[in-house]
Amino acid sequence: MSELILHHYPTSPFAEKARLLLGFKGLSWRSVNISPVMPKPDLTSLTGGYRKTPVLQIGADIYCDTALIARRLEQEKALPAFFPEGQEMITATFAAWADSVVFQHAVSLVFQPASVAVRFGKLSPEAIKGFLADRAGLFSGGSATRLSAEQARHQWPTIMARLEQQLQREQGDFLFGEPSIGDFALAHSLWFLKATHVTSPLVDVYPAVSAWFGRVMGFGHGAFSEMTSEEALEVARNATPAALPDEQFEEPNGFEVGQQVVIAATDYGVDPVAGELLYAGSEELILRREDERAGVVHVHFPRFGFRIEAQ
Ligand SMILES: N[C@@H](CCC(=O)N[C@@H](CS)C(=O)NCC(=O)O)C(=O)O
Repeated sequence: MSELILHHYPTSPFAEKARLLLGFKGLSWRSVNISPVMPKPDLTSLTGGYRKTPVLQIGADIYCDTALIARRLEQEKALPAFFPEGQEMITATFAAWADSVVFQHAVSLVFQPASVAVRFGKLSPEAIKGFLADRAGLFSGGSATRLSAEQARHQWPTIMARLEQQLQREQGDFLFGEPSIGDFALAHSLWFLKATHVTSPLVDVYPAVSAWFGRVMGFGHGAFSEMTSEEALEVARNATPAALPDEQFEEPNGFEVGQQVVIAATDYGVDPVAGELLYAGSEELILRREDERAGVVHVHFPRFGFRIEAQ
């Protein structure tokens, strides 16, 4: 059986989400440390150009975006569930909102000058400049726009007051009663804010939220051991991609299996990945591509938030 390999770096909030997903399921995994900025030649040999963090690799199957990574981990181990029965729609939809709207607020709050000075205090001015230039590139060409710090500060109390109120109720251990993907999708943005004393009060002044945050973090990261990116490429080269799902799905825009296409995120990090469309289901798109270093790989994307274009 192929190992779960997470390509990530320690300070990434979405990587923290993925680590907690693995911890919640009690899974063992291998950890490949990647660069927080471009270029990422070993990662993009696997993905074909997708650069966001994290990426999950299982043999020669590469899963982009934590929304799809969660679904793949649910297949790996059904229980405890991220999408509890009867709450599939509400938990997935809430998670998508938290991953975009709440994360956007957190990014804006973390990148305020007073916070940047502390968070990046140990980096040289050149390194900070390089990082900010990389992030400007990340946001070019997509639909996402940066929320101003002023608007983020203005709206943050609304998000937190609603959350505090909901978590104060009885049976308020988790957002939807039992733990779900909603908890993890919200927690990683708060984790991002809690990283320095400048932004942590934005979370810490809410007692019910703080107690809930502690419960979510308490799931931990599961058991993992390090692997190099060269070893991960070798795993891909020596593996055969998994059999395709058998869902029958009518592709609404007429794309056909076997067609050469590009797939790209629509919000930010919109680098296109070219390949042969193998599968287009209601939740997932799969591309086949051949790479000099990774061999034949199947790259998986969520349908939602990604686009297909004929080549
Ligand atoms: N929708 C993506 C968002 C991932 C994301 O925005 N990751 C950030 C790090 S937290 C990123 O890719 N930053 C640029 C980079 O790491 O190169 C997901 O759920 O995985």
